[in-house]
Amino acid sequence: MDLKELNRIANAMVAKGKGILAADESSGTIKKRFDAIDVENTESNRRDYREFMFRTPAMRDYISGVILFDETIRQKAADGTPLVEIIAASGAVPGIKVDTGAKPLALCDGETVTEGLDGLRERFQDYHELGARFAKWRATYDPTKTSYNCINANAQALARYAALAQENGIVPIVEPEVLMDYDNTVETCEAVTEWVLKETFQQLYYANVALEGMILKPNMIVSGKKCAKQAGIDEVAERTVKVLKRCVPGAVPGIAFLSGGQSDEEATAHLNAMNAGRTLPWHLTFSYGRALQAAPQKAWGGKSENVAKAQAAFAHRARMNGLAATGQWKPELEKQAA
Ligand code: 5MM
Repeated sequence: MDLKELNRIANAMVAKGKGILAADESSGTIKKRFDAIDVENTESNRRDYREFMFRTPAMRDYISGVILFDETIRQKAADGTPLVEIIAASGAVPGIKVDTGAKPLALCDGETVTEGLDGLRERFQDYHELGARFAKWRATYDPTKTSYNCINANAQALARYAALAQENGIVPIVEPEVLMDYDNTVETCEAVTEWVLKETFQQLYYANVALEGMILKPNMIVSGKKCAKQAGIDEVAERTVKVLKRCVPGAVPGIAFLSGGQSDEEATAHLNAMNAGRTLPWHLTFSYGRALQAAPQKAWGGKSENVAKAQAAFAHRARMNGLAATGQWKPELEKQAA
């Protein structure tokens, strides 16, 4: 393992004012996104959609890395250029999602464990040849029922994945996501997130994972979407930073949040509130899927004549989040663009 190189890549992924585009929707998830804008889920539509994002000039200024799905890392643009080359030419690091999804955890009603470890060493070797320099594995937790068995099984899987990634010259993004889809309070989200992060770092230690060569991708501490009482922006920022300080060693180069179903502007405002006026041991940035892509998807609607408009929508969200990653975003900037 070349720790210096892993650390160099990890630092590039959390470079100041930049963040990660999570474009790793599996075929089923992208179908849901396309259904919402009435676009047929074909390979060429998926290619055209991702190609216009990767060719957006703002990639160069605000996007440090792109997480891809297996199909996309092998795909070529309409002119025959591999999509990975377009990403690398923008200065962003190409990455790959390697988990095969959350599956029911036996005898644990409704809880899941993320799978994908079988053959992973060989898959990493293949992905490295295809140009991937980082990877992602996501575990999900329902905060209304999380058991130690679920937290421990997922932490062990995350740690085994991260060790295999580093062995093969790939920076692991470790993504434990406490879901925000339920009716739990912000206090419950905080308690479960702290438990999950502590167990995850414990297992990373046992697995010999070098913290300097990884990125953490956590949820923010928010109220469940169906909870009557919603925490405000400052409360979310305070609670999230407090838990991260308790759980994440300073050796980790950066933390890149998922958006988890927050609105575009909420995800930006929360990130900004965490960065504004604080000196922290790690870079705090974004690794958003929905909060970067909802606006361009809507503007595109599957029509080539809308590509320029959709690229502008993507560039705007990338810029807003780039500013939030340095605590310089202001709500007025959203209005100016509208
Ligand atoms: C882009 O969406 C990824 C999920 O894809 P699958 O469900 O098809 O596997 C997801 O892992 C994503 O990378 C993270 O959850 C962050 O995305 P959000 O939308 O939460 O910011």
